[in-house]
Amino acid sequence: MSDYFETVPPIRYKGPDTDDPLAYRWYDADRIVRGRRMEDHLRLAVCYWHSVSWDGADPFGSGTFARPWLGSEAPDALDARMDAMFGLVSRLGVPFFTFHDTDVVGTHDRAADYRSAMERGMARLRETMMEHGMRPLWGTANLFSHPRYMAGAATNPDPDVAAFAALQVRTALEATHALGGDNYVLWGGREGYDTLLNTDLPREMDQLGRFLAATVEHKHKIGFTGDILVEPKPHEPVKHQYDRDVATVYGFLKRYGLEDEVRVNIEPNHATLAGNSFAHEVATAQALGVFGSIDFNRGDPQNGWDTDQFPLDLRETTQVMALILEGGGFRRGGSNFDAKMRRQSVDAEDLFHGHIGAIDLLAKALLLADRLLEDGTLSRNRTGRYAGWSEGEGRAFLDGALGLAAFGETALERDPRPVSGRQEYLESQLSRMLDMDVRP
Ligand code: XUL
Ligand code: CO
Repeated sequence: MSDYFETVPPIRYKGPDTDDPLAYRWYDADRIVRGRRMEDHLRLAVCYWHSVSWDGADPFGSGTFARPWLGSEAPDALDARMDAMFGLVSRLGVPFFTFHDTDVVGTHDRAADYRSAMERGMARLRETMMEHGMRPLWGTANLFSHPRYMAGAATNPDPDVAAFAALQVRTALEATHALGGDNYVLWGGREGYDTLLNTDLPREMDQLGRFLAATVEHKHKIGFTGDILVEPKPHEPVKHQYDRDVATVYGFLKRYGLEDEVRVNIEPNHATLAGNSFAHEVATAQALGVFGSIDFNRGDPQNGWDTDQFPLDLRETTQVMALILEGGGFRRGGSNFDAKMRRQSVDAEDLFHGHIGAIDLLAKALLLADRLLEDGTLSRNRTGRYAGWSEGEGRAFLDGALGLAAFGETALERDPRPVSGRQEYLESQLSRMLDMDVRP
């Protein structure tokens, strides 16, 4: 097949002053930030599903993208889809991609067909990705599109459906391992309920806990040293999903003894659907020791669904980058774009504009986050705010040397004085830092 993206040149770094829309202004893979190449900090990944598997259909209308490889799941069409995927990723010059099993092999009604399609598809994926010098940031199994999963995968009332899911997860996990992937993701889009009237909630939680534990056991059995990541989302497609947000997932992991085995893949649009900010989800995951990876995107402030748009917000992204840098950076995780074009963005080049804008946003946010940490205003303020707890009775209480009664007695010795939280001052300090010159 001819090269779908032949009109698009490889995207290169041309610096902040370029007006070339098909060039990076901030993403310079080799630029050193805090002793590490930008490429190694950001660990950028392009996703298969929104980029080349999706045809632009929405609940009110059919696909708008006339991609020549779509409309069929015959082996030739899937091969052409794969070639288009790597035509895109290699031109963007990022080191990673992410995929569902079904992106590569399509959906199958019969388990035996699925298994043989995976053998063929994963062998071709391996060849193609190596040709382009790429590997997966993560792989996953699609346990939500096929009608068999309408009542859940692991949480399905029918164990035969859960067994099909087990076959998919086992196969996709082994494939991710064989392809040199760094993580394996579980997103439970149908693990939840539409009505409690037909749902045995404790039973479903136990099924999900066992399924996750079995996935972790299998990871160790095959010697996969990457991370297993759960991706929180509160709802959509089902009314209530068990992996609601980071804190809920952590409670679930604790209950099933998996908190040292599983981390989270955080997606901003999922965070906002749950009524949390993106930064809240990242900070919470870090505080609980389960931060793994990010599916970068954004929602729309006016509507309540998962619009999966490319990220835009420099302020929010810089704040999150600062959290990531403070936490020591990505370990095995990275920055995957779980983002898609608007339905009217039908040109091949639109896929590039979306990704280039987002990659430059992350690059600039990284540079600014580095300055923010170097400046130190915010961290000094934070440390100073809690200084009282490092000494005296505060310390003794934290250490357990003082109990509730003895600690409470100290209140009789001095009355607390109100101290400003200085929010507006700190917000304007952040604005000042966003104005800093981070040109090379
Ligand atoms: C759905 C979502 C998925 C997962 C992978 O909202 O984010 O694309 O990232 O299944
Ligand atoms: Co996602």
